[in-house]
Amino acid sequence: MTYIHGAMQNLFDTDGETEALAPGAVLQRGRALAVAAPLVATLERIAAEAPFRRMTTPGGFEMSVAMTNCGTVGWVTDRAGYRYDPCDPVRGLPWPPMPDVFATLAHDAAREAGFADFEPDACLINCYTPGTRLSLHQDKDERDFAQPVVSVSLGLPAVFQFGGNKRSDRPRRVALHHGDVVVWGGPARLAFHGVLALKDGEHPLAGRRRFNLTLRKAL
Ligand code: MD6
Ligand code: FE
Repeated sequence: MTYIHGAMQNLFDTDGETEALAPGAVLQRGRALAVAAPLVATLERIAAEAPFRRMTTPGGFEMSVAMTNCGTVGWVTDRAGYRYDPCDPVRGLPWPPMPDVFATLAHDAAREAGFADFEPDACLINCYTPGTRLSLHQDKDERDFAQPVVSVSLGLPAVFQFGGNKRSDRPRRVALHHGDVVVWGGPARLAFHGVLALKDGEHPLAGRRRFNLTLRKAL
């Protein structure tokens, strides 16, 4: 996996539809809008099979965000730690398969951001209701940090915190709206990030919820 610096990045910087959040992190405004309705319908179908649940951190706290997964493996946390697991611990069954509409969007968005051949094997699906937040963290349970993460926002808007590679780096705040995609990798791959408490609202496709898909190559 190569991260294309220079001309490619500059091309997208000046595109108008995209914004460089940091070297290696690109916000593609509205990139998922054309497939937003099938994305929401598909994630609702996945959640009907593998329900959203609030997992427990290794420190014993219940997470504010409700999560489920699809793909070969899913991200889970419990008292034993954070990990990718081929089995949904709630059902004792494999996660639902990765739908083509997820994998194709992630692949194409990653390519446009300079990451060729991105083939996600895991999609974490986050569900926020008013007041739900996600504290600053790094995504570092994957095997290959040369692979990017593709993040898709659906439903109610949220304020995303995007920091540096140290927890103490002051994060900048970025509003993420329905249909926005963020691709990050390269020098931004291990940046700290989080989501502020969701404001109440009503969205035509998602009701009083925000969904976020994060597609990764975990294995
Ligand atoms: C969210 N996103 O937007 C949470 N992680 O609800 C993440 O934690 C995240 O957006 C890694 C890469 C992109 C992300
Ligand atoms: Fe994350």
